[in-house]
Amino acid sequence: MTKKNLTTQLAQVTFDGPLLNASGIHCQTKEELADLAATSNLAGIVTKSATLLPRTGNESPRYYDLAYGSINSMGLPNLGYPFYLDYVQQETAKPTILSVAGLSAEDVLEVLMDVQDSDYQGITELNLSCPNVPGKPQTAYDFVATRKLLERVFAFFTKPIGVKLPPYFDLVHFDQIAAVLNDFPITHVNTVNSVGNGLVVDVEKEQVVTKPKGGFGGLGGAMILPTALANVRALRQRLNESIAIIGTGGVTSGADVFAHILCGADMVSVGTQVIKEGLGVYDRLTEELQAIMAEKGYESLSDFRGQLREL
Ligand code: RRO
Repeated sequence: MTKKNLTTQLAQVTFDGPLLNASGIHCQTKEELADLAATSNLAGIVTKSATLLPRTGNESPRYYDLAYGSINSMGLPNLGYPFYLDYVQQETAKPTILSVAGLSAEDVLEVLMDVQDSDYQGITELNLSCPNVPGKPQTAYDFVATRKLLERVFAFFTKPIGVKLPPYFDLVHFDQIAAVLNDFPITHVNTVNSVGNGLVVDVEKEQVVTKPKGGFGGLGGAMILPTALANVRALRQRLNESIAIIGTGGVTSGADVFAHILCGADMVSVGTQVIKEGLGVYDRLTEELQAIMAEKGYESLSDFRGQLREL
């Protein structure tokens, strides 16, 4: 099979292919990041969402594997933003996306001011959707707070920056978040974060499967694919053309990558399936995607990106 051209552009950065790791997946420590740098068919590296101060995260067990996906309540464990900012300024094997999060608007602004003042010229991603910090709501479900925060960010931030969004479930909410985002020069949206505050029940033990927050946690993996595709599609239909989309959620096969791109994704990231299968998943997904493209006669991703047909 001849290799297809899978080159992808995002925020004027060229990636060798469409695949990324989802933030939080094998990207917290120096060793994990080195593994990603050495992973074939992983086109870029997304770092674990970084906060002002290092965090150990929530109590274990905080991740649970399911036949149909996963539930997590990690609670933002990370080494603190200076570690990741330092890392992305050194990494040269592939392009990076520096993910940042905050426990308050002030925290976020402090971190982003340092990113602005650093030598890092790559892409930053502001996580507005962590579902797992007790007492902290997911910012992007509050459209007024999201607008206010972005106004404060763009008062000083001039580097490429996108946002990580939670899943939305109502068409009016797609309209509302798109109306906010279209007012700012963001490079991309990454959609979706895990489906927040699901609850998995072990019937035999009559108990929950993760410890933090009484068992409530973010859902990922195959079970969220239709939600993820809906969010990619609905946002592509509403966002300015200049705003790219990273599709995240539910990818277990090359067909799922194809579906994300068909819905309008520029790039696609993989989370739960990396944990199930290991970093070799990116080779398998790429082979499967190429086989589908060959069968359909597509030469590049732009041949079918966003071309989903309605009945
Ligand atoms: O660390 C987490 O608990 C976590 C984060 Br920050 C996030 O954005 N999404 C998620 O599923 N878990």
